[in-house]
Amino acid sequence: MEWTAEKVKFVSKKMSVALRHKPDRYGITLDEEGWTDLHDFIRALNRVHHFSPRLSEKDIRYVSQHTNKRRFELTDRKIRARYGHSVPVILKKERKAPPEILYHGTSHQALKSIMEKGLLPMKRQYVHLSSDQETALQVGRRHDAHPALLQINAAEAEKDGIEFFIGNDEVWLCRELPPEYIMVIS
Ligand code: HQG
Repeated sequence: MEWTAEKVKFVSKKMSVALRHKPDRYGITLDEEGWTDLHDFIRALNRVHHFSPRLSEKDIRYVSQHTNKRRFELTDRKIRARYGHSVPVILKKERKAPPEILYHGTSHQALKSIMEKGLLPMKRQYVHLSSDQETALQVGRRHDAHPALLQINAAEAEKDGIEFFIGNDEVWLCRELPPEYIMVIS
């Protein structure tokens, strides 16, 4: 397969849908930690999307290594998404003390509700926070062309008993985050 950034993104998106949100649509089953058989998974992707030429194991490993974030985890025979699930899987997340400050990008429309109820996981299992402003703004642009940027007082929240987990290098996760730890910076 000749890879371009667009092609990597396209395949990565389909992989995310299958491994985080709609395994049923692909006819695959995830175990309780989100793993599925790699070869069944590749067959399912090819069956649903009619990739031509067919995606091979090498292609899937290539995409997993070349997406802009470390979204997928592979072993010899299995694959799973590292974070972002809407289907119930129990990921044994590594709990870790977060950096002093984290960020979250969102739509201006959501601000009122967020400042009332705090950040909630909505359709996912966790609230996703970013370690830097640029990543947060990128996440926010998925919801709003000119996103709002929130600063999260993560160290303070952790001190008060909120648990933080690592999603990947830039993504931090928590179950929910009350408004007192959130400040709107733009
Ligand atoms: C908002 C992508 C109203 C929240 C990204 C967000 C990320 C509220 C939206 C990862 C709310 C949910 C996750 C409340 C939260 N009232 N709105 N109380 N609490 N919200 O897509 O964080 O590229 O489920 O602000 O990069 O945008 O796919 O979450 O706008 O890391 O690997 O509800 O998904 O990763 O939207 O993105 P999402 P998100 P990948």
